[in-house]
Amino acid sequence: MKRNAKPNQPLVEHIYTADPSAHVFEGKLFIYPSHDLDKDVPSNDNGDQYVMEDYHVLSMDDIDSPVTDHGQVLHMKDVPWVSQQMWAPDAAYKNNTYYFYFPARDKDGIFRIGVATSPNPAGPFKPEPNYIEGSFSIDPAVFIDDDGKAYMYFGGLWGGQLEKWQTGTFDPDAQGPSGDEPALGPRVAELTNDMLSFKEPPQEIQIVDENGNPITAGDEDRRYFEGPWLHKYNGYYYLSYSTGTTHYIVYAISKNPKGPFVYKGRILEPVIGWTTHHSIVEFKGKWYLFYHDSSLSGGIDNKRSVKFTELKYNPDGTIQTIKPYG
Ligand code: FUB
Repeated sequence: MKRNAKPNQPLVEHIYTADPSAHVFEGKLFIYPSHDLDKDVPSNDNGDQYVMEDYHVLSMDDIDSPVTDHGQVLHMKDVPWVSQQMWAPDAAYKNNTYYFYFPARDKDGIFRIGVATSPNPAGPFKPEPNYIEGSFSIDPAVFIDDDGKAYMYFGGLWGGQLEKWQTGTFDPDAQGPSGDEPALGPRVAELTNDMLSFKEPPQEIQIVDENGNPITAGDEDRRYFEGPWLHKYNGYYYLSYSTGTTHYIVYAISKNPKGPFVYKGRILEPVIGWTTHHSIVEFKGKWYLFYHDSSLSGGIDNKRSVKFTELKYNPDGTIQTIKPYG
């Protein structure tokens, strides 16, 4: 028998899951995670240990209901352009269709972002034959604004290859900026109405401090690393992300979906395991942070488990920092 979901416990234990993108569809919570394989692969800075090949979808009728695993909804072998590493996905609903966005390496080893569709939020998803033209790097997060415009946020350093796109084309030897230079920002592109293409070339998002100065590459407690998420609260756009090397989930806010975003603070202190990745969703009048850690596997970087906890705002709109282990 399936057990009920509980805060700060793995949502499921029969498979390893990571990088949760949570959404409310059809009145239920749907979680679109990566599927970590139960394989022992040595860790390196390129993320070669994250050898994922397929995706499952999870859902919950309520925040304390049993969790349903809808099984495999997309496999690498069904996507003609993919060679390996199906990393952090996201999903969106528009045009009576569910869109599933996923990064993976193409046949040249370059990360691109693909899209697959389904009439059902639980999939299975049918992939488009090629990746989204003009896409690169990893960790797509799709946000649909109140006016119906859809934006994709994406990008990740190191194994996510964002450093290699600074000139607009892929340079395998490119390095990131030095410590006192502005950090690389995530990218944003508005999507076309059919949700299958970029309407415009992706642009870099600026993240600045309270004085309007760009966060620098050496400011590893605050600079963007990977895993963007965008949500709206009280008329402000909240861009949250992982700081990678310092293992925080932090956020910055703006009045404009494309920024610039002003850094505000920490959402989640470091979890067990190297990566930290999250999403934020409102469900039945409360806000939740979905995140992952490697506690179930005893700390193995590439064997992670998705969890959730309640997220609380202060009256001034700032977010209360969460300590994952109390
Ligand atoms: O799961 C593979 C990669 O690890 C994701 O794309 C990153 O965000 C990090 O969680």
